[in-house]
Amino acid sequence: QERYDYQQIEAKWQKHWADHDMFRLQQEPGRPKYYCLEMFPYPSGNLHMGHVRVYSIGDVVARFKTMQGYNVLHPMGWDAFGLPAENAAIKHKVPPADWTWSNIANMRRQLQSMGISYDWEREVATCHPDYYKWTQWLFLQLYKAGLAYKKKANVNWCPDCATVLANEQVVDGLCERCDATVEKKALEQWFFRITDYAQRLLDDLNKLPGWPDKVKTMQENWIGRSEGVEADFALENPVGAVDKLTVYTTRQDTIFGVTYMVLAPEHPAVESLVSGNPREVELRAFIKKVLGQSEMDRTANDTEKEGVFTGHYCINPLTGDKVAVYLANYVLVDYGTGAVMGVPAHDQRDFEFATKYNIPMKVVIQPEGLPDLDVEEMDHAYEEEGRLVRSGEFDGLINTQALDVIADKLEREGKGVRKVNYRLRDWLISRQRYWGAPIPVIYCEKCGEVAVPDEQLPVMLPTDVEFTPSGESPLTTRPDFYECTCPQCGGKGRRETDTMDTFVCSSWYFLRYCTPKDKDHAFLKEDVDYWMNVDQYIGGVEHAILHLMYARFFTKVLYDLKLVKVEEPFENLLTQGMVLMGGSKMSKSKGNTVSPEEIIAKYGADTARLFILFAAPPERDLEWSDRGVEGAHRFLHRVWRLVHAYSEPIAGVAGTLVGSGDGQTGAAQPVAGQTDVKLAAKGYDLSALNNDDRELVRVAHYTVKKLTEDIGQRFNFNTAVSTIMEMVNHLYQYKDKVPAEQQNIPLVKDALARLVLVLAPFAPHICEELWQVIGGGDSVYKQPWPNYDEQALVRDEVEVVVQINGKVREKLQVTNGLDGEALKAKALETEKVQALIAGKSVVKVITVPNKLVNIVVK
Ligand code: ANZ
Ligand code: ZN
Repeated sequence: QERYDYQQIEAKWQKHWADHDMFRLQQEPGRPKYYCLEMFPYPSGNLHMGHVRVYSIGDVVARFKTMQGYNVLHPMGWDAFGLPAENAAIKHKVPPADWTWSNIANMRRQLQSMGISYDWEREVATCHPDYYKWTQWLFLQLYKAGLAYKKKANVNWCPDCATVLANEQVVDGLCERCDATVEKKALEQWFFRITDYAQRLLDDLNKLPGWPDKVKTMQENWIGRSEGVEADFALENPVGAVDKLTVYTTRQDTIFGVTYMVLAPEHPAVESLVSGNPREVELRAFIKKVLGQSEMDRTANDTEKEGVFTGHYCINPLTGDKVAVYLANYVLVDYGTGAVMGVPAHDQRDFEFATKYNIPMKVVIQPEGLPDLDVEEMDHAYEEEGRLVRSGEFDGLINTQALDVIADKLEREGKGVRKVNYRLRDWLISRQRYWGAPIPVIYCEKCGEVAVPDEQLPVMLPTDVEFTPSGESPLTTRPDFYECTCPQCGGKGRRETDTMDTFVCSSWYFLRYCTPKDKDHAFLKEDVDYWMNVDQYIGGVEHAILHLMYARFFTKVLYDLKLVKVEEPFENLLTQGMVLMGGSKMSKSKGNTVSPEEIIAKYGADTARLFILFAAPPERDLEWSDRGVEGAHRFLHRVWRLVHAYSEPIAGVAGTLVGSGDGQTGAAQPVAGQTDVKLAAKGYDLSALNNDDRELVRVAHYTVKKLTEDIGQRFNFNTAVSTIMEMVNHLYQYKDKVPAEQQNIPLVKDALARLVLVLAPFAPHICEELWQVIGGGDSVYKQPWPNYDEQALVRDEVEVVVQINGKVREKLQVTNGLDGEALKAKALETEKVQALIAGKSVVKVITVPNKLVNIVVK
């Protein structure tokens, strides 16, 4: 018998698939389409187990859908711009492009060694000029639609290196390279106006029933819609043009409880309030200190709330009370109005602040049925519901109802307006970095900001670069890059030297895959209209917020520009869990990784894939286990031996009996859900089969049904694999129990064919090989997914457990559906039960048809 030489087999079929363009996209008329997409990787150098997991999951889906007769788009590419390439350039003195392309070559080879069914003809890399040309073109579409604009924003600045740092390069406030204290510096930067789409991005989450709830919740929180009021507090003594401060509050019900007011130190009114102020020195020192804190630090719950009194007062619009104005670190300038009314009795943050600075508190919400709150005795804010007190005409209202009533009053009196706010900020897309798509804008002294004309795209990134030791972007030091002619007046122009955030590149790659090679368009409408949406998107939950939000935003913009006809890009989303080792995530930094390449060399790709799909449901974390890998490997050996044990007898049986029933192995048709009655039609009258054969047929059809549902409906790959394992066990039982001359070889052949077909999406190479052993002819992926016969699933006999006082004592084979009374009689008359209950009295008999009989005796 032939040995399972997985290395030889895997190499052989990978070559065969490549030579025969097996996974070249088919767009055959009359078939439904299926777009299966896994998030493309960053070409860091080597595949890790997380990649193996996500791409194995995608491949099962793609191969399954192919066999079900869909036109399947299953592409792969590279999210290839980004900072690590620059770091490698500085560290190893290799140009970022060289580093990136050689990583891509290596990772492509590794993916190919996994046998994933990609159409490599459609490969894209975001760092290729043929790709980023269109990223630039899309930038210009947004620019022309008024959705890209420039404004000043803070960046991390290292004064010693004289360079901008990415957030990842700031370690504990210090420059990763030289340990200097990182400062903030305001630079002109490019933004996309994603906030214009905040409401639609929120509303349309409802159109995504195929997304995990947790991801939708994360997006919802990120958008952070809130409804409140902007209320005006007049300044007691106006300074210059500043005569009032406007707060944003979602809790206007507490407005009678306001005892102070806080401004963000960056608030535009602050300069007027501070300059010439007797406390100017103290105030300026405070402002400087806060500006040095990061937004994260300022808003973290455990950060000390710090502030300083400005000496100014303003007037509460509803009470007329005088309210002291403070500056404080916990108020952010770019949320709401950058000014907050402080209600210490009902907001914990304000409570802490007021306690620290001895600011009075005033209770305005009284919990129902409890003793009155007393500010002297409170040790935290009362943030629950209650009735309003000390709130004038509103006393007695439930506070949640007062929200509307008080908003009405403020609006009526012209002291406030209702306002919806979003936490979502505009998307800062410019990076002061080299390895990214150059922003296609030219600055001209005469014409100002000028878009690069389409025919001048792409704005090429020079590749013969050298990084200065300070890490400054080569673009800023390359006159041959930035010196140019103004496209409008022909005068002297200067190119933008910022490049785009890599999230821009990945916000539209799923569209490029539809038309990957077109030189004249980002994508062709007819192709995108055919393939979009992505039917199944698979990737890590770490992208739940940014990437998915940006891709949704881009799709909506392109929809509005009438470039695509879908408003949402991803119909269904699967977020796979992490691969763990000893309970924590496998990662280089923890040194607990297992190399996919080594596993594949040692056990083969089929084993690696099978293990990873079997070890846990896809959304769950998966614990790596060497024993599990060995188990998967042994199982494939077992399948191998089983099929080979029958290779001679089945060779004499015509056809495979599967699907069409007459051995025809032609193209698949969309047949999901139909049942296969050909078996009976061929003359295998189910009722004429003996019990062993009947059970063999049942298991074979049951396995197909279970697999069809597990893969197609709920991605239960782990239970799918265990069902296949049970089928293999059953086939072994049949082989060992039924005397060879009595075995029904046509049925065995049919069962083996079904086995190989349903295992094929998981372990593709071995199944191709075994398909040939069975005599299937053409590639296993040219076969239709097998059907099943509902009638074959019905069991003639079922096993019923007999318990005595709750202990299992006997198992009975009984006719399927036998009723309780008959079941009871049958159980009581067996010899074993008779012996066990002899001399005792039967108190009660409980029966569950098809399952159990419990006899209670005394
Ligand atoms: C008074 C008040 C009383 C508030 C109370 C809360 C509880 P969301 O729901 O997230 O929109 N706030 C407003 N602008 C802020 C800023 N720039 N920086 C920090 N905090 C700010 O939160 C709105 C609430 O957050 C507002 O309602 C305001 O505090 C605060 F018992 O106003 B509230
Ligand atoms: Zn000009």
